[in-house]
Amino acid sequence: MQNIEDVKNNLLSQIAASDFPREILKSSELKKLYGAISSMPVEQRGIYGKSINDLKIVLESAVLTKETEAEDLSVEQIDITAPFDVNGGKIGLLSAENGSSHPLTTELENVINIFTRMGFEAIESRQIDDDNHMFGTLNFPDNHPARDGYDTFRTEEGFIPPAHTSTMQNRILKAGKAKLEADGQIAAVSYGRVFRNEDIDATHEHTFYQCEGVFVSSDATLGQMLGTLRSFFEVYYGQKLKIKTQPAYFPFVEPGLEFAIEKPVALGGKPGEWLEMLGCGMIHPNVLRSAGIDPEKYRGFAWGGGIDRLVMLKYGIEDIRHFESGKLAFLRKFV
Ligand code: FA5
Repeated sequence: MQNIEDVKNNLLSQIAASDFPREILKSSELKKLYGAISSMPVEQRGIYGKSINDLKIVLESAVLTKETEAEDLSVEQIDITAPFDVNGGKIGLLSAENGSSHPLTTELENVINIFTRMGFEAIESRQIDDDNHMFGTLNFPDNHPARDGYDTFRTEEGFIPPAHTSTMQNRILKAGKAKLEADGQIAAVSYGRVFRNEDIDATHEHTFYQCEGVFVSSDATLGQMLGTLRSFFEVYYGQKLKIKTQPAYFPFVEPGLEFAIEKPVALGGKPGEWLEMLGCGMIHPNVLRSAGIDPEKYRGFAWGGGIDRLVMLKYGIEDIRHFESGKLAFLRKFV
């Protein structure tokens, strides 16, 4: 029992001094104490086992306290109005570090570069919008259950932080109408942050990024769309890919599809393992009409996909929540 007390005091002081307190729970001293139970006379095991359990509880709570303190230090003590070099030390930045782009910013730039080289104009998506752009012009009937699928937040005034970049489609079509009539096509991507009031897990965030494409001409086809998407994914992942589609319902496209790629072996995939990457389809005539474009003369296709999941696959990131966590250990891997 004296031994348990000694181990406790020793480990508590190690926890207090450590930057990675949870590691201390793997200490060999602790393992020896657990191991000792089997060589003990049966009548002593009950009391000994209870002491070990009490010790575990004390250590676990010391680790939690220490971890919480560390989090508090990194969030509470910075003066956000102070220059970067004033805050750097306080949040654990090394003096040589000047900060770097967030991995989602870097990868969003990569994505936009690929599409602009293909001839698409890039337009940033809004972060606050209205019901008409989020739903109305996208052929969602009033009170239609498909609206519920987007788990939208609303402000008290009734504005919406958009749940998808499709909120930009009507503006892109209206602004492009003159160009369509003059040059024969609209080709644009919109990109930005979107918001959904949904349960968070390893693949679902409440705040994430999307990139959306819109193409209109007199003879646009699904085949052109699939070719465009295949080229994008092959350039982004730097290799040949297998693709497939399956039917999906989005009120603003007809037909609507889900587009999947076979997970590349180089990125840990097994043959036959498919990943859904985005939603897409031929733009619904009502969506063209709501922007004043005649669906008898013009046809279009559109797609929209998540940037976060694209980047997770590229780097083998197992949990989407790392992106918004602000954890330096994660961010440093992308410097
Ligand atoms: C849409 O948002 C449609 N606007 C896509 C679209 C555009 C279809 C144009 C047709 C034409 P969906 O809800 O399936 O569809 O989301 C598209 C992608 O966003 C998903 O494939 C996924 O990559 C990403 N996504 C959706 N919800 C989340 C989430 N909670 N966290 C992270 N990524 C998400």
